[in-house]
Amino acid sequence: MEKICVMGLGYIGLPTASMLATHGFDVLGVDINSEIVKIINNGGIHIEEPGLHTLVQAAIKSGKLKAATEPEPADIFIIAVPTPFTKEKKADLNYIKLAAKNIAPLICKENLVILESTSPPGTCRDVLEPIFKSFNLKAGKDYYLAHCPERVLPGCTLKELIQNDRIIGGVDKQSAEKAAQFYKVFIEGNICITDSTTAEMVKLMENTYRDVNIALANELAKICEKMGISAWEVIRLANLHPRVNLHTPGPGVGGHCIAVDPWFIIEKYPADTEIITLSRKINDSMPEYTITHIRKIVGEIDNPKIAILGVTYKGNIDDTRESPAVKIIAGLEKIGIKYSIYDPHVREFKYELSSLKEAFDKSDCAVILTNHDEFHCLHPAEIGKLMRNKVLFDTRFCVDHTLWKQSGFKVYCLGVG
Ligand code: SAJ
Repeated sequence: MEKICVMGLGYIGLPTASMLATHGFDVLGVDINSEIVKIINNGGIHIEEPGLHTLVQAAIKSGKLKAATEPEPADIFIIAVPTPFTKEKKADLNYIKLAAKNIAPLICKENLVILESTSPPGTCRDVLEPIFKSFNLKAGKDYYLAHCPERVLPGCTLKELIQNDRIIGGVDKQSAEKAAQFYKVFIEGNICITDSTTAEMVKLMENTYRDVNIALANELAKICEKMGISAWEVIRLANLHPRVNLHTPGPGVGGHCIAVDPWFIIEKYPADTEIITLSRKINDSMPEYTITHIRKIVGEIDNPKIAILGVTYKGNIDDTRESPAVKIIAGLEKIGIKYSIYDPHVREFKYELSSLKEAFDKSDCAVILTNHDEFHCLHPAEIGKLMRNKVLFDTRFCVDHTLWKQSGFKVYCLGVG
């Protein structure tokens, strides 16, 4: 079995490294953060993902997975580091460049380098190849280079890592074929070969499609509120059509992928990306739109207190990156509305977190920002007893409104007029 070096032990790198180790590969997981390395070597995890802890424990116990802060020679190098975006909304490729420079001196003939990190179209060809070239390495001759974008849905990572189809984009034919051979060992989905720039664009377009679709749903929500109907009902019924798949509205699009990736296309061709740019604008306007609603709902109440339920960017995960909740809380602070926050999945957050009881205590409005399963089982009759005013604002259409109304709650929902 080949030796694999996985650069970056985050949301993609750690599940990938552990999965490869449990498939019999010798894996070295590399992360610049020594704390993370220590946690993983002790069989622990630093991120929440269903099934991941068990997988990491098995991988470490088998001796097939080890973590370190520095890479070592290997047959295959997988780059799975973050690609954040700058204040100017441009891709920050520094982590990718650093990973490439760290592995370049270790690369030997026949080695394969795979970029899994999401990157602007052209990154393999215009950024990675020149870095390796500066170390006298020529792709297709001295080593192989391919982009194989990760496509897993946080919350379903372990299943999707194996079952999803994979797109393999080589900088040349041999590189693509060499990467395809590797993925065939553990991928149950189809393997589709293309060039590296097409693969980069495929990945970005998948997330951009979703962003544009969500923007459409958010626009629909605004219209339906004005018309006194429910966008959720419109979407449910429209989606019965065999060729319609409208997404759902919400308080904003968060996470490190959908809220970020469209910018990687916009930065390349700003004049030709009108729909993509407008969709980003619409989705980015949703936190402010949510604040305006909250303001109206508690407008009559003297010195109101809001109970915020959920701060992660979506349900049943612990990730708060680019979460609309962060913008909403900052906005509430700015206009001087008091709040307390409850999120059963988050341990550390920019703002103070409270227990469920503390969050509801003497509050005037419960605002659901994240669709965590835990919120579906809340008992409105019990919760109502803790609150000063029984008001619910559900931005995700995720709890039983009839039940809440029966318990004396006034219920508002985003997208419902
Ligand atoms: N959201 C809505 N309405 C919807 C769907 C999502 O408002 O109908 C919001 C969510 O609440 C969240 C944000 O959009 O704030 C993004 O959530 P998501 O579940 O759509 O996507 P991510 O960012 O968790 O994962 C996406 C996935 N991409 C696609 O489904 C095309 C995943 O497969 C990718 O691997 C991942 O991005 C990534 O890493 O790029």
